[in-house]
Formats: sequence, C-alpha cells, structure tokens
Amino acid sequence: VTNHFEGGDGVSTQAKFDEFWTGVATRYKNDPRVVMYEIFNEPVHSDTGWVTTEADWIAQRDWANRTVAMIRSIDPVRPIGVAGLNWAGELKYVGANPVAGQGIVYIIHPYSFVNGNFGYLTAAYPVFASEIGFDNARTSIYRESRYTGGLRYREALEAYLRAKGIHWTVWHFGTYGPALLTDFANNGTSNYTPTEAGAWFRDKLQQADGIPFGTGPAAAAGSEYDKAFDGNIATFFDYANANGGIAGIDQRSARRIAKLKFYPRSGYAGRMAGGKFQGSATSSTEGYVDLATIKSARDGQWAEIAVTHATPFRYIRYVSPAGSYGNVAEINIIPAP
Ligand SMILES: [Ca+2]
Repeated sequence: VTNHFEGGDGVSTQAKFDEFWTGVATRYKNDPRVVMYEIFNEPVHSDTGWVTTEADWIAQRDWANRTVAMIRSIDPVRPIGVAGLNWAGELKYVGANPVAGQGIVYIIHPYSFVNGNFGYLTAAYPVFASEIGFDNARTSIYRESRYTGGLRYREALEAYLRAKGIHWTVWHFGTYGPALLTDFANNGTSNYTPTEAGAWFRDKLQQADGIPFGTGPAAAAGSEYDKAFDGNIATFFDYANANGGIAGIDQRSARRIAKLKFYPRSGYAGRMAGGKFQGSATSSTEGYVDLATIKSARDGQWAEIAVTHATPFRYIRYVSPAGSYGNVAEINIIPAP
C-alpha cells in the first residue's frame, strides 16, 4: 500500500493524511497480503528550490516519526516504507538521522542513476526500490543515456541492487512513462504489448532463481562459476582449466524452460561458440539432455535462444567448449510462464 496523496478533492491536509493511514492500518493490520505501508510517495521540498539539505531531511524525518508512531499504535509489526526526499531520489542524510522505531524500510526510486547516496544505507537498514524503470522512446529523466557510469543503466542498476540486497518493483504497467506497455486498456481489449523496458523487466521477473553449481577452482578469486549468475555483466566465470568448465543453476523445482539468455565475457565472445545448455530433472551431475547449442556470440551483446523442449528440468547447466576456460559473463534462464 502506498500513498500518492492528493486529498481526493484536491486539498491535501494533515488531517486527511492521518485519517487515511489510521483507516488503512486498522483495516489491513491482520491481512497477510499487505507487505508494507509506504507512507508517502516521492516527497519533495519545493520551498527549498528542489535542493535537499540535511535540515530538510531532519524535518521530513520528524514528520515520518510522527506518522510511524501513529501507525504503530494500531499495527505494531508491518514494515513501514519511508521515502527519501527529491522524489525518493536520495537517502544520503538518513544514516545520521534515521527514523525512530522498528520495521522501517527506506524507499528509493533510482531513475537513471545508480549511486552510494542510497546504497550505503543497506549496511544498517533495509532499502527497497519501489519504482525503477527506463524509457528510451521519450526525452525524459527515464532515458538510459542519462546514466553515464559505463554499463547501460539497466545492467548497472541490476548489478548494484543485487550486490546491495535491494529488492524492487518496476513502474509503470501502462503507457505512461516510463512505460512498460505500448498499448493498455483497463477493459481487457488491448494486447498489452511490452515496450523495450517491458520485455526486459518481464524476463527479469520470470528469470529462474536458484543455487549455482559448477566446476572449480577458478582462474582467480572473483571469477568462480556463480559469477555467471550474479546479475552483473562485468563479472564472469573463468575456470582454471581450459577444458571442461561448467556453470549451472539448481532451480529447486522442475520447470519447463522457455528461453536462455547469455552475455559473453568482454573480449572473449568467441569462446562461447560450440557451448551447450543442458537440462536435467535428476541431479546436478547426471541425467542431462541437450537444450541448445551456441553457434556464435557477439562481444558486448546479449544473445537469446528459444527452448522448445517440453520436459520440465530442475537443473540447467552451461557446458563450455574445449579451450574456453568456461568463460561466460551472465546466464539468464527464463522458465515458461
Ligand atoms: Ca556476472
């Protein structure tokens, strides 16, 4: 539950705000479907020229303390999301001035930026990105080109969020920017065609999670087999031996696989030609059948192979070709919906 507060009749008051959260907390305090209360979407101090100072955050923090205490008097346990100022754009003063009470989750909306102004906080508190997204079809803050940190925004963000243990939800399921769809109708008459961002995040939401397995030792620390599944295209599996390198995922349960996506180690795309993806329902070491063979891979690009095998598999592995040292930067396994 998040409050995009506009007051209904266009007039926002503290009394209406308090009435909203008192009512929501009373109604949902025992409802397991509600994960969190996010008290206020994208707060901003417009009276300070859109620049946030530590004093601004302390004022916001004091207001949040009051809101948290009000909700806690009704619901003592539900996590409460508190967003940073500048449209949930930074949390840099929170560490020194945290909100009082237990179960506080700090909210960030990292559109076109990835930085330590929010990531540092995970050392002490939970942080949740309640909006992420991009939209390259518009000239706006949502364009990926606004991010200049080396990788594309989408990949830099994924690597950073995963490294920091920050979970996320993606905005916006519709045609409003940053759009996930090119057509949307509430009455079910549209095709819900995904945009570029929509297809990207759809795959990310469907992507198999699991326990990595593979061959070792690595050629160097930091290039173990699990680096093929860490959500970071800059890290890669590099086996100590030229032949026989394997990197796989135990999905914990068998699922039919719809497609496989992979990204080569930078500068070594040729080492993936002839590599195979295999699936097994038996164990991580036996019972494998071939799902796909890689003909070629291109440097700096994702490649995608559709899988038509109807059998569900629990274990999926990449079997690298001879002479390749197992090299692969990233493997995404996409089960059928
Ligand atoms: Ca990686």
